[in-house]
Amino acid sequence: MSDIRNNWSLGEIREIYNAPLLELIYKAASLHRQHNDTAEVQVCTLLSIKTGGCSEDCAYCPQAARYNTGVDVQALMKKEEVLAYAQKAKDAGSTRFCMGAAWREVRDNRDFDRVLDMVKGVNEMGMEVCCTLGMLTEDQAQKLADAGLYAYNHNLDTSKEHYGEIITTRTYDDRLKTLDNVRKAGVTVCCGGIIGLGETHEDRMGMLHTLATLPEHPESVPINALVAIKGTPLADNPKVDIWDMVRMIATARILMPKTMVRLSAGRTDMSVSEQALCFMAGANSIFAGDKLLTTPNPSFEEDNLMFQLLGLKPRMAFKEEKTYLREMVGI
Ligand code: SAM
Ligand code: DTB
Ligand code: SF4
Repeated sequence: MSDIRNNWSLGEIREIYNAPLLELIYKAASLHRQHNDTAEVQVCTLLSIKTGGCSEDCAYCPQAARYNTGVDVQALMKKEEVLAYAQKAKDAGSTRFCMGAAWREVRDNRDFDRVLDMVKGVNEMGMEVCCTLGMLTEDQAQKLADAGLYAYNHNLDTSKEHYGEIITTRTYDDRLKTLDNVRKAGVTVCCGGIIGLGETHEDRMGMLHTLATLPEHPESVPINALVAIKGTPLADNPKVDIWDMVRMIATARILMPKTMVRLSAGRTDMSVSEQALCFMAGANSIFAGDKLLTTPNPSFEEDNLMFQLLGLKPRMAFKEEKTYLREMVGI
């Protein structure tokens, strides 16, 4: 049977997720070796190009206007500033640049035209360009694709069952519709979630089930640990246990062997040994740079030291296409 399957049952997922931890890590690490170069980690840099003042009620989010989190609202950044930041990230070794906006959805206005221009600019710099701008129509996804967008990030965040406890201003089906629009436009999909929202293990498995049974697996799956923010409804949630993070990453790796599994928010609270366990369990991508969107992240220097210590190297940009051209067309 092929390792790439879209027909996982919840029963099968429960069996994997609940396996003894070291067995689970071993299985995930073995599959990771079969499908990927385990020495490689993709280094992505995030930039919040429009910050705060968001109309949505996502219970975890520092950028929701309705919570008092101390995040300053900032209008859409200028293209020149964004490109300068992208160049800095590229010089520091990043191969993917992801621009985030605190929008419920994209609107067809001048701001969107400016984002399309930014996408063109970053693409011309030779980086994989990603955006996370909220909900998209098919037409907007196509416009982004035409501008050179490589990936679109749109997270499911949690299970369908738990979703209503976390967000009420849009539905799970809205999220799935945007993912479908992104696929139709030929842009790669980056879609994952957060642990530590007060969900059960069953919710975590449910979210992985939805991701792993999409018609095509997302090319990248970010696993975030909640960064608990003062002023949000989840401010007092307990810190995510590292073993829960490892279990989630290992299960994602087994269900979606070729996907980039990203160890995302929460790394400032993890030691190098804890992060090493996550890489062992199949994580092969991180966000680098001292800020995520609004919260702190380890510095480029700290991550460089970690890469040296663990013998990891940054993955080159557009590796999928380059491998395809080499193998199929002989370029
Ligand atoms: N507004 C757009 C949206 O919601 O799709 C894009 C930006 S939004 C900040 C991107 C993702 O960041 C969210 O879907 C969520 O998974 C993650 N995120 C936001 N706040 C977080 C937090 N406090 N801890 C962990 N992840 C968080
Ligand atoms: C994702 O899954 N995690 C990133 C990225 N996609 C956009 C965002 C994490 C945000 C953490 C909270 C903040 O810095 O505002
Ligand atoms: Fe807005 Fe996105 Fe934050 Fe939700 S996660 S409040 S949509 S910025």
